[in-house]
Amino acid sequence: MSNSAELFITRLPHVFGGISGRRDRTPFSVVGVPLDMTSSFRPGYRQAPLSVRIAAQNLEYYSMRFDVDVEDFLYVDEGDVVLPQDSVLKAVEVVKTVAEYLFSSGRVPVFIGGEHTLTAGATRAAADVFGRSMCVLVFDAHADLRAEYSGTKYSHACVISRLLDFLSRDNIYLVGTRAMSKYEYEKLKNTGMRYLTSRSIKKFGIKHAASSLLDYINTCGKIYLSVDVDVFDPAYAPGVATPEPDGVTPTEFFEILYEIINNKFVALDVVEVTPPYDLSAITSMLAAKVIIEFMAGLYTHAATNRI
Ligand SMILES: [Mn+2]
Repeated sequence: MSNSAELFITRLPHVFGGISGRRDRTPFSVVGVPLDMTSSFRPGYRQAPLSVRIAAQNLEYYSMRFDVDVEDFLYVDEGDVVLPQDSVLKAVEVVKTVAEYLFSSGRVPVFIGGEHTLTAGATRAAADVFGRSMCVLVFDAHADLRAEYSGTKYSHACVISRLLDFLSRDNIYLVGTRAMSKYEYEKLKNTGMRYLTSRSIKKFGIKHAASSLLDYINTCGKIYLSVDVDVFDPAYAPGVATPEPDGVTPTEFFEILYEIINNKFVALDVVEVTPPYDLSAITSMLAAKVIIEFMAGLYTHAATNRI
């Protein structure tokens, strides 16, 4: 990278999957964001970018689902964002600077968190670059709609409130929702934001979920996809900061992704993995798989220009 954003990136000896591609051959830029400041239960997010990079080394790059080989185009692993440690707000601003640079250079960033708070900076950059029709699709067990938590507005528990600071409710869709306080539920109802519970996905199935999401996606310009790994049932993703039972399965997630991904998607973040609680690296493996399938799916659609 070159320009001031370079000041905020450090290259690492470990790259995603042990291999990094050529900038002129791939739109994807993998960036680690080891933000680990506001966990209210189980910390350790700062270890996730490394852990997910190593997990990817042990997964196949050929996607049977999309019939495309990610090895044919790869991605550039840019390294990790160097974050100030004295203020979450400053850290979020640094993420925004890096994201803005990547978006304006035509890259498709794939952020490996780090806590969910990073989404507040990255999506603000996306909204600045892509305009008011940019939508954020958030897979998350939680509504994250608290005004503030543990004394900060920039807690991981408030990230959707921070998105509402600059986006309209119509630009946000929550998927896999199943955990919130009564205050957050009332706020969710009052704002009129769209959401799809994990219960609905189970009850009405993948096709129904995908068609609701596609109806929404048709109203959007560009789409930023944020995957809080706690959207998955803790049986599949135990290594997260705040596990919540009764979640979606990897198959449900990947099938929904298969149905909805198109060339409107401009970024992915995968957040909230906490390796110290990740027995057998099961959660890091799943996070790496989300990244590989996202790149496979988006590349297929970009290549065929199919919407
Ligand atoms: Mn969450």
